[in-house]
Amino acid sequence: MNSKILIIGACGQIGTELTSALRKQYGTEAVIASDIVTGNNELNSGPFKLLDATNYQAIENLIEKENVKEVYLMAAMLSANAEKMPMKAWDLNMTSLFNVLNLAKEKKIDKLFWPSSIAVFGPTSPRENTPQHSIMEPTTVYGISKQAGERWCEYYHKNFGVDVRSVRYPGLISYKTLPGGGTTDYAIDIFHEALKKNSYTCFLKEDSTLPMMYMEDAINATISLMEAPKESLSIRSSYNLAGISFNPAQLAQSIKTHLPDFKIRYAPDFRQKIADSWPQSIDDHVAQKDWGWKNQFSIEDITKIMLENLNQRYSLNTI
Ligand code: AKB
Repeated sequence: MNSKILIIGACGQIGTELTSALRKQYGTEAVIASDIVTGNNELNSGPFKLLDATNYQAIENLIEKENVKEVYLMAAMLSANAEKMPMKAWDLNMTSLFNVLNLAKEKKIDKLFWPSSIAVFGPTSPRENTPQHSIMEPTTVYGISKQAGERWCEYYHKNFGVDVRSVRYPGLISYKTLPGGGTTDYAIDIFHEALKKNSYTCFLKEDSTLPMMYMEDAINATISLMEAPKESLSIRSSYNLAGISFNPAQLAQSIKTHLPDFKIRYAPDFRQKIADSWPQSIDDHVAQKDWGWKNQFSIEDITKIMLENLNQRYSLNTI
């Protein structure tokens, strides 16, 4: 049997689009999507399994039965939700990572992708052009779990030869799936509300600049990193990815070029504190040098794509 790829947490924002991209690249039958909840239509167009990311035995049984050699672990609790359920977030984020790291250590899988985040940085990190190597004192549960996760990835690589690869995603913007409880979710919510009500109440302040990225760029980064030759990778914790940086006022301005009457008001909530602890922009020259990473989509591109596609989905009633 040819070896297969497994995506754990495939129903989430990244997992759904990653599954489609990997199936396009390697063939539908070669990519198994899995999640603790039932898959949507897109995921069910190929192999789909119910799987709990915290259940080592269940993952081991599946990878042995299906001859899985590559795993993308996308199950995680994001920043805003994790502040509400700290122990649950810690347990999910760490147990799922140890499960796949240990399967790789036992040589049951050959290669592993695990997502980190800009949340690994904190208020004492430089906020502009945050370097690859920097002070990291995250102040959120999610950030602490990602930072600890990065240390463990590097440890398993150095001590057990595990081929684990990772990027620090910025806020990700997409129209196919809704975001799942993060601080950067406003940058998706705003498009939905713009089309539904022509106005939006933002939970971050107007000048809260954060690094963001269009989903297609994030998927390209993920797959290029996984396809890069081992020898070219100098980072086994997680690579910085810059994307583009903007704040809610700038995004609202970009939306106004398409919807001139669009109105935004600001009502910051507990997520403001999280955003204030994160970098405003990221230096990703190490990723550029090691595996040729380059961001493609600008704020203008993203605005146009989001409005056009969401408009179509609302008119076809597919949301
Ligand atoms: C979040 O807001 O929690 C995520 C992230 C930046 O990792 N989108």
